Amino acid sequence: MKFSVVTILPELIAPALTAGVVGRAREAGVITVETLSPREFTSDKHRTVDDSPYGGGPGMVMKPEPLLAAISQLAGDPPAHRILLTPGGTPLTQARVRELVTLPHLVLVCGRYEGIDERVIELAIDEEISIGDYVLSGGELGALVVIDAVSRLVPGVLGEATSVDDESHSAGLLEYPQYTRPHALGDRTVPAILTSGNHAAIASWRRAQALERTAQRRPDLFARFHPTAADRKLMPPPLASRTHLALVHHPVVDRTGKIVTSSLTNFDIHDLARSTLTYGLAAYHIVTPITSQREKAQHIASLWLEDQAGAPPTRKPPASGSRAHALALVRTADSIDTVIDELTAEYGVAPLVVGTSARPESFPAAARRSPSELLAEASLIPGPVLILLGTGWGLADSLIHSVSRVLTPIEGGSDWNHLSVRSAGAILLDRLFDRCVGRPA
Ligand code: 4HQ
Repeated sequence: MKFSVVTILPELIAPALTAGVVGRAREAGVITVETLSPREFTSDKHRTVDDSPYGGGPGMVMKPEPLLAAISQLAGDPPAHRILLTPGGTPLTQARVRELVTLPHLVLVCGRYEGIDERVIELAIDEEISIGDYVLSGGELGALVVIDAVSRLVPGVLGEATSVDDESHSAGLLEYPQYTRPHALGDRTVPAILTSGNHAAIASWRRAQALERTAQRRPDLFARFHPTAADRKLMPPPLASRTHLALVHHPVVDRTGKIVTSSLTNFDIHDLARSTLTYGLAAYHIVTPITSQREKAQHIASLWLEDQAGAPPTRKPPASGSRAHALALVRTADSIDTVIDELTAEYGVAPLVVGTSARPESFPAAARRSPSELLAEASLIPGPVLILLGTGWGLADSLIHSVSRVLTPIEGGSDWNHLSVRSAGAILLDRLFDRCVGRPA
């Protein structure tokens, strides 16, 4: 494979490619790297390659003619694939690296100063690549990154073919932790599983570590990752399937801030039950201390559930199940503490209790979470999550002690903010569990 680098600082390129894997590949002739400076295509005394920008402003711009001449000499005719390194390009990914290695010849164009004349891009660049969201003093380090990442995939460059195979197995995940001798480094010993001799167990442990690290450190990568059936067994169950919604009628505040018990509304029962089903939640709990209201809620829910063509009225109990029978999707309870006790019994571990509030200032700053922060955190712990939605004018501040997290409020950007609890609930579920944002239609 051939790499050609257009740069006014060729002395930055070759010395960086003499050692290690890439150095050996060059010595063996598996890859070749050549450089050419646009200065070779100037005719003035100072060999000028830059000029001031039209329209004014600071710094200098690379002149088009020497750059175009250097690119066409290196690219040949028909031209090889010509890449410009620029922070405005498409971020380089391993997926693109795997495609680039299939090309026989890459021309890497490095800008200096404030950049290059736009017409060079229009006339002589096939692809713009960025190596990351920071600003370098020139494209040379970017070109070296491309050469390094692509070269190690050229057949015969990496010693063991298995290194690359192993990478494709773990594509889209961060690496599992590695250990070597000594077994004890001070008081830090190597995880026992790695010295067990059980190769299947070691492979599972490594895979679980890679999955967990990716979920924790790179939620962006994890969201795009498609776990296999075997992966799913190593991961906590999907968050939605262990998330419970509670519609709280007490303790809530009225318009004056007084703690009250609100009354049940038909719409809230129906609409939040539909949201609960749509997003695949474990259950929807209607919480009121008034017995007749709980009976009314059960009655409405049972009528509604019987009417639902094809909709499952119940969900299977979680985990190994302390209860044999399936649990109702719509449930009632006399207090939040009762719901917490029920979930603790069902899952064998207390729920993570999440409050919602239009005024999260009354909750400790350390407890506040955006929906994506909550998602990242709760996805990693295997137990149930209980989200509290307040009716009336919202959950009473006295609940601070029962709540370990509070979600950032929904803000539409106007100065009037009075969403109905069922709208707020639906928006929240979509922020946590949507499957469509960022996906092609
Ligand atoms: N530069 N990824 C400015 C970069 C860069 C990056 C290259 C600095 C181009 C004109 N290149 N010059 N980030 O920062 O590729």
